[in-house]
Amino acid sequence: MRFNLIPLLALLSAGLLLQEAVAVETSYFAAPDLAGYALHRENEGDGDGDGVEETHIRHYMNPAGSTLFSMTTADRLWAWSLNTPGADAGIDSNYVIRDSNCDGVFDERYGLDEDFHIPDCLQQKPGILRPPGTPPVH
Ligand SMILES: [Ca+2]
Ligand SMILES: [Ca+2]
Repeated sequence: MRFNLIPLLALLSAGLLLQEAVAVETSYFAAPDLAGYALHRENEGDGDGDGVEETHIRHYMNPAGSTLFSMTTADRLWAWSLNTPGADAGIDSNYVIRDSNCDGVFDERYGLDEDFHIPDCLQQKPGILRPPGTPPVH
């Protein structure tokens, strides 16, 4: 699973959403059911490539070996990733879902080999000093 800033961000910023150009589905996706999963470990990650680890990642596992990751920035959970063992499982059990606009609805789904990145609404703007607790800059 790669976790990178991609040119899609620039396209979105320009108001040019070329859905055919990227392998992402847009719809409403439900957060995965955590029943049977246990928290395995937690770490910090860099979701926008600026070298600052702004994203808290929780790793969950179930007895069958499936893994779930949640990604949280500034107290907002913006992505889930599910990885199910078995090569033929398909995207319904191997995916990343992302809340692209911080409205609490997961509206994009990616395959595990696709690039995805922290939503614009949670980007930390470099060079701006913000006190703790300040809402993310839009
Ligand atoms: Ca970062
Ligand atoms: Ca959304």
